[in-house]
Parts: sequence; structure tokens; C-alpha cells
Amino acid sequence: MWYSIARFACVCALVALPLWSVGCGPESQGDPGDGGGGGGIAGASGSSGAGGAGGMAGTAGAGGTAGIGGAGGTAGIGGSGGTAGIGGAGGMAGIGGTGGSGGGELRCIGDTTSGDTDNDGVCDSDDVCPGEDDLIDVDTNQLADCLENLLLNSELDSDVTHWEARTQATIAWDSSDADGNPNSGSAAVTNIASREGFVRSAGQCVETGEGDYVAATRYYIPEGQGPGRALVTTTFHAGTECVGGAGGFLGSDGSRYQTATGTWGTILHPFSTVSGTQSINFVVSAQVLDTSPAFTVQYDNPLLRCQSDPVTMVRDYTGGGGSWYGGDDRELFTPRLVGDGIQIPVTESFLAQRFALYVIRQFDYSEPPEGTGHAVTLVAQLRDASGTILESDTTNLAATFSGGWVYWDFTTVLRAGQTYNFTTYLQDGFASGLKSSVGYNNADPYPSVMRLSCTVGHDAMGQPLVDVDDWSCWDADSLAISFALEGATVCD
Ligand SMILES: [Ca+2]
Ligand SMILES: [Ca+2]
Ligand SMILES: [Ca+2]
Ligand SMILES: [Ca+2]
Repeated sequence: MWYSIARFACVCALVALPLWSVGCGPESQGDPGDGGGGGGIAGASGSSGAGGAGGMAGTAGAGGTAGIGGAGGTAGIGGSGGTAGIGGAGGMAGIGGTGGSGGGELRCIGDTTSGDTDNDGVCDSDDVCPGEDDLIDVDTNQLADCLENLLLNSELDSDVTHWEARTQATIAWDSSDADGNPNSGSAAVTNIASREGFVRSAGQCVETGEGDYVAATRYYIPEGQGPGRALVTTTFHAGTECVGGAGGFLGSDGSRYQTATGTWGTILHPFSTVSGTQSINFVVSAQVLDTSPAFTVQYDNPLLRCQSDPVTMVRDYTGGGGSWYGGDDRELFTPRLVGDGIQIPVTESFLAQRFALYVIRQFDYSEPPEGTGHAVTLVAQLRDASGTILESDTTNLAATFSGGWVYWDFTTVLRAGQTYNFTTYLQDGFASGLKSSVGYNNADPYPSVMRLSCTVGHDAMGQPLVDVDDWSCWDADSLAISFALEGATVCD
């Protein structure tokens, strides 16, 4: 399937001839493809969860007027949650609050028709962590914790699996959740030492190495207890199972604590491990500051992650030349579609967040050009080494677009030692005939990054000979097309 040189790719040097006069034969086959439907921008939908909260207001009403609780439901798309307000009659509005979930299947960010299988408010079309909550970001680094967390069972949805209580401590699952999520809970760590000042803990061991990290957690100290603290500590070990080192450990980042009661707070701090570290013990504790027989702190969404550094790769466009991109309305080649992309071997794991190609000029017909741009949709796909599509995105360009970087958004971790492929094309370009060019730069800072191209030709009936979404259409060559790839490093 793979060839080191593109068999039919058309490369047109601007310095030689006007781009539209350079002939490129019809090559492959196929249908331009359906392209992915753009996800609906339903940003406000996330807040629709407030519909349920509306029911709570009803409880306070303790009477027929409690029906106003239902108004909360209007926050959801479709507002169907609002009907829950009828619970207000008879002061049962609290039950009515569950009406908020009535619209839950449609209340998600993204393409609502794709559903929300894990019910985290992000539609399946955009869900980056199936089965986990995409919206948890305790360290507020704008990256879903589920993509970067080294800890297991951080969300504590239904039990405390992977978390272990130490001497004179207990750990138990609690139904209260840091974000009020009715489908999740937290871990209650209780100090039963009955000794003033004693710290008692639960923790999880993570096999990892020397480096810079961030530790964080949500915590809640219930009121009505004696004075005490919530603490987070990490210890570094020479062995892989949190043993090893003089005295059992190599070092520690020291405890960070908070004392606020009756509200969910956050503890967060960066730290660095020491040479020889092979594992980190992430420890959450309850410290009692009097002689109370028990002191409890609840923890939720604990986070342990590597420090993340930005990744920016740019093979700039310096005006050197361009390669045909898009459809073709020339009589000899009509219809035709040429897509472009890159193939990149990854040496350090990172989260890919934006990918771009440099599109030199407006999208116009080749023959005859109208001299004005046309609004177009460009599709980008991220594929693994075997061509399987991992994620796709579309970007719309206005008719006023006259050239520049075109970006697509991604949220996929690219792993060290793997090869990935970004493929892009003009949606419906086979039928429309609109085209532009993508720039290249032969002063190449990334010689290992290959160009990918796919050329869809037509048969005698004008039907596509191959689908541009079909991986068999794509071939690699060494043309140094301009690209930009941005993201952030993650732990391996
Ligand atoms: Ca989801
Ligand atoms: Ca999810
Ligand atoms: Ca985060
Ligand atoms: Ca939780």
C-alpha cells in the first residue's frame, strides 16, 4: 500500500508556470466522501444540568408555589427538563428536580445526534475519554484530567478501588461528589488514631520516573468535627511498588494542607522527584488536631500528572511554491480532487491540539477563475500508522479567505515510537471543482516528516475512482509541504 514516492501526485512550482496551467493527470478513484458533519456548537448545553437544581428550589417552597423549581429545566437544550417543575405541587418539588435529567440525552457539547454514552455532558462525537468525565480539570490547565492523570479511579464514581488505607485510617466510598455529579462520588478518609496531631492516610502507588510533576485534588472537610486538616503528600521510591530507598523512600515533596470546612476546595502544587525515582506514592490524609476519636476528609478527582511543556513544530511557508489542493474544473481532468497531509514519526509523546497546512490563496475555479474566493469546508483526519482514523475535524473558510494557515483542532495523544498521519482535503471538492494550493518549503527543519497526498480521478462516466477517505488513496513522498503542529508533552 505504501510507496516512497507519490505515484500520481501533482506538484506545481509557482516559478515555472501559473498553477492552473500545469496539467496533472487523473489518477486514483473514489468518492470525495461524506466528510464528517460538523459538531453543533452547543456550548451552553453543559449548564443545562441546572435543570435538576431547579427542583431543589421546589423543596424550599414547601408548597404549591414550589413549582417554580421547574424553571431550572429551561437551561437545557429543548428545555424539556422544565417540566420537572410540576413536582412543586404538594411541596414535593425536590423530587421534581430529577426532571433535569429528562433532557440529558440531548444535552451535550458537540453533535447531539451522536448521544452521550458516558453521560458527562460531552457528546460521543467530541468525547475524548469514553467512560470518564471529560469536563474535570482540577489543575485548570485547559486539558481534561482524564488525558493526563497517572492515577486510577480518580473520579471515584462508585467505589474506592485502587485506593488503599494505611495504619489507623479507613477509606470508604461516599455518594457526595465534588462537582455535585449524581453519577459519581468521593472517597472519605477517616483518621481513627485518636491522637492529637496525628496524620493518617490513604494512597495509590504510581510507577513513574524522575521528573517534574503536578499533584492536585479536591477535598471536603465535613463540619461538626474537631479541628483538623486535609493534606496531600507525595513520596518518591527507588522501587516500582513504592518501596525502596533509605527508610523506605528517597524523598518527599512535603505535605500541603487546607483547613476550610463545609465546602469543596482544591489543593494543588508542582513538585520534582529525585534521581533514581521509579515510583511515586500519592497520599491523601486526614490530620486530627485534637483528641477526637475520628476525623474525616473526603477527596475527589485527585490528579497526578507530568509537568507539561508546549510542543510546537512549524515548517514555515516562505513563498517557495505550492502544490495543487482541492478540486479541478479543467475539461481534461474534470472532475478531480487532490488532498494533502503529512506523515510524522513521533519521538516524544505529546498531546496534539492543533494541526495546520499553509493554503496559499483563495479557493477559486481553475478554468475560468472568477477572481473571487468561495466559502469552503476543509476536512482533516488524524490516522494511526495503518491509516485508521483516530479523530477528524472540519474547518470552514469564508469566501474572503485569501491565503494563510488553516488550522484544525485535535485532542489525541501521539505516543513516542509510533507513526501518525494527518490527511486533509476539500470537502465536496470533487463535485465543486474549486481549488487552491498548499505551500511547501524545501529548507526543511523536519526531514523525517513526509508529505502525504491523495488524488481522486474519475472514470469515463465522471464517477470517482476512489474515496478520498480511503487510506489506499494516500501515498507518501518527500515534498516538504509547510505544516504546523501544536500540543503539549504528556507522560509516557
Ligand atoms: Ca460523553
Ligand atoms: Ca467522557
Ligand atoms: Ca488538567
Ligand atoms: Ca467523583
